[in-house]
Amino acid sequence: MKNLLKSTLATVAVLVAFTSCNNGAKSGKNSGALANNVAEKVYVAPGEHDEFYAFISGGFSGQLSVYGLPSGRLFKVIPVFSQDAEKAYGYNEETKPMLNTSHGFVPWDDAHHPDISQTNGVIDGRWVFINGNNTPRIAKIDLSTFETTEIIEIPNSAGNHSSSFVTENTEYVVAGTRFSVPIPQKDMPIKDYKGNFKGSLTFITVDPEHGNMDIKFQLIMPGFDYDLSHPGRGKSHGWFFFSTYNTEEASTLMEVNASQNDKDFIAAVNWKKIEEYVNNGGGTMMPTNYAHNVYDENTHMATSTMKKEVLTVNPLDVPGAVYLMPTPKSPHGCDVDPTGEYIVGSGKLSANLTVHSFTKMLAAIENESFAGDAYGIPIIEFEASLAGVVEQPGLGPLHTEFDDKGNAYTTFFISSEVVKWKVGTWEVLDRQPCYYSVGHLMIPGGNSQKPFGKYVVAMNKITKDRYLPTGPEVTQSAQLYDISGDKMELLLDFPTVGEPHYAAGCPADLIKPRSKKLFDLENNNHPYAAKSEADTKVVRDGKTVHIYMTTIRSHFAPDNIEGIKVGDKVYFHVTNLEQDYDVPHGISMIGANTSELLIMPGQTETFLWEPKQEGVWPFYCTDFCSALHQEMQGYVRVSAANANTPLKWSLGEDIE
Ligand code: K7E
Ligand code: CUA
Repeated sequence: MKNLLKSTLATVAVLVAFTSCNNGAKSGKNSGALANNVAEKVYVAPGEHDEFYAFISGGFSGQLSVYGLPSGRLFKVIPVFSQDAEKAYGYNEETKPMLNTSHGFVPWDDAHHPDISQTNGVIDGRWVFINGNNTPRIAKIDLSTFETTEIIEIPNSAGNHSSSFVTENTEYVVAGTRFSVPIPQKDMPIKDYKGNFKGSLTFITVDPEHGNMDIKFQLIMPGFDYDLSHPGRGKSHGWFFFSTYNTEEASTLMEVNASQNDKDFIAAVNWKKIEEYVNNGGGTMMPTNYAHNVYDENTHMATSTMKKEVLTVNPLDVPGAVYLMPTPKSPHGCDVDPTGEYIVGSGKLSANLTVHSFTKMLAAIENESFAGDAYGIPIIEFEASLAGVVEQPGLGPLHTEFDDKGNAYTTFFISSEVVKWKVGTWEVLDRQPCYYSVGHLMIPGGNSQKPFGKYVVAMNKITKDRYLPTGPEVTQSAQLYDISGDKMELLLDFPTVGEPHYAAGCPADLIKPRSKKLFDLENNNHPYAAKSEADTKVVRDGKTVHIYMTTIRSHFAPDNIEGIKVGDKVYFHVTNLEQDYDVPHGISMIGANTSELLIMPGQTETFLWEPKQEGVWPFYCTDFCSALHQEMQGYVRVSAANANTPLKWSLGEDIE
């Protein structure tokens, strides 16, 4: 995003200078939050709960953070495409397979757009999906456990950015490529990009009961950059809209070469039509290679499967399925209003916001009001689908969200503000500055038929002087505005983790009652679980040793182990026997080349220890779990590789 915006900045450098000064002036004493009793509006008294959850992406942290609104309090950082030593995600043996890809173990990604599952066009609080841009992946986080439970890699994609948005019954989570590439990948000259590179738009089904993801088909499109997307809803349910830039199909010096065309496109995809085509045997199976990683809540373990083929669809084979709506000028955001009638294209380099009408688009298709085609895909005449323009609302528009009163809110990166405008009349109603240079914004339920238009969260790209300095890198930041009245009101600045791109918000009541309190020990099917202290043991298999260990306040069983040798591979399989809410235990072993474990009640987790030195080495509980937490410790005796020390383990007695 930052790079993308550099080109915008360069192009309108003069205006930047001008508006930056403006911001400086606006950030003075009258910046709203001091004006009246706004503190009350964000104050959540000790012990009280927030009204909304906010799931804010971490961008290059590869994580998703969970906040409360209106307080802005941080509750949890969920590792998705990253290793997290706090929770052992990506470090323990159970979750390592989650980060497997066709490129091997990839413990990082760039996570941008969370979106919550929907039923009948309304968010249902079951799952949140998020995209990994860099090594294209879509993840699913289960909102009963707040854990990443599935990751599917997207083949034939690169810079998976117009992702991961869901249709109104979560029929699909959709992932579009940002970069076009050779499909299938092959060794070829970069200068032959034009006409040869392609962009894939991937439709992933979501099992309505269990949420399991599966790639249904990939639409192989012309070699543009597919930047953002949103589903149709209500009357436009069955369609999906994608903004594009670089319709010039340039492959170098993009900041100039991809800004030549007066208009790029919003691609309108009738996925119901393609689904029908595919269900009737249409499409071409293409050999490929991608990972599908699934975490099983009962075995407490992830498995990674490599898939070998994907169904591709050539849009020309499904007449009437894909159209292009000209949209000025390198549009970024592609946002659909709650009624499904209006599609807003935010041309980064355009003076105006362009709004298309779904009804007019259908009429234009019916009347064949076309202005040529691109690689055989009909281009709808600009005026034919145009609903209206918001005239000169600000500089550098990026993203739009909607409230439940027919208003839209658009962010402007360059003029650093949120602008409220009326859907249908296109008049600007209000504007509020952001500190500074806002990217996305979020209204809870914003990508649905039913937004909860009480607050908007602006996620900013630049922080500068808003917080105490912390060296060259200042905290990332979001701002909360009250939008319940005619005028927006700035309520709160709060720091965020990583670089926040998009976010998804949800009334707390949708999630709270379903939140899991513990894992049932009886349903623990982990192959190395010890479900009672009587089941604990240590088993040697050549140079591999499996320790079946349990933990309960305030001891490990066993806590004395002898007969381990230098060069062994020792697996600690630790089951937390607790069946109480909020009583995890941790464990760590001196010299282990991995993180601690943090084991939830009823769960089993595993870490690997490879002792390199003889001696008697301690392990201990890492989570302060009881008054006798500090006594929660044990010893492993490590003998020379050729020693004859017998394998023994015990608790509460001396090893003979
Ligand atoms: Cu505008 Cu990646 Cu959605 Cu960032 S993107 S701001
Ligand atoms: Cu268990 Cu501390």
